[in-house]
Amino acid sequence: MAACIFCKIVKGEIPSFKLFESDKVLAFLDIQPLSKGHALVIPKQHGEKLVDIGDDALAEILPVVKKLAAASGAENYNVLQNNGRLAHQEVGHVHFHMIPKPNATEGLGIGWPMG
Ligand code: IU
Repeated sequence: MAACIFCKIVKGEIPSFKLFESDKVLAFLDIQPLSKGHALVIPKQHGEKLVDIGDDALAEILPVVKKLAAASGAENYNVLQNNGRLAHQEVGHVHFHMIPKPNATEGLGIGWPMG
């Protein structure tokens, strides 16, 4: 989708700090990290919500999230995926957050529901 910011990141039209890339999946650092190492994992193909993503891409995403969590070295981390504005989705291209929680003070202290 032409106007989608994450599609532009996929195409390299907007720079990002890439952490992983395959044919179907891209991982990069969040531009406004809630903590050091806050990463986003996205399907390269555009889809707004989880239900819009093919199972093949979806099946590749969680293992990448897992590797990033391990690589972060954090024993505590959040994996988050928001769908729709009421659920705090700000970017309309499916993305999984991996947010390390290295200590009690870093980051915004995500609780549930997010505030
Ligand atoms: P959300 O789940 O849609 O609320 O999260 C969107 C995330 O995308 C948020 O953490 C932003 O900091 C992040 N982001 C980004 O990494 N690069 C961008 O160009 C834009 C948003 I726009």
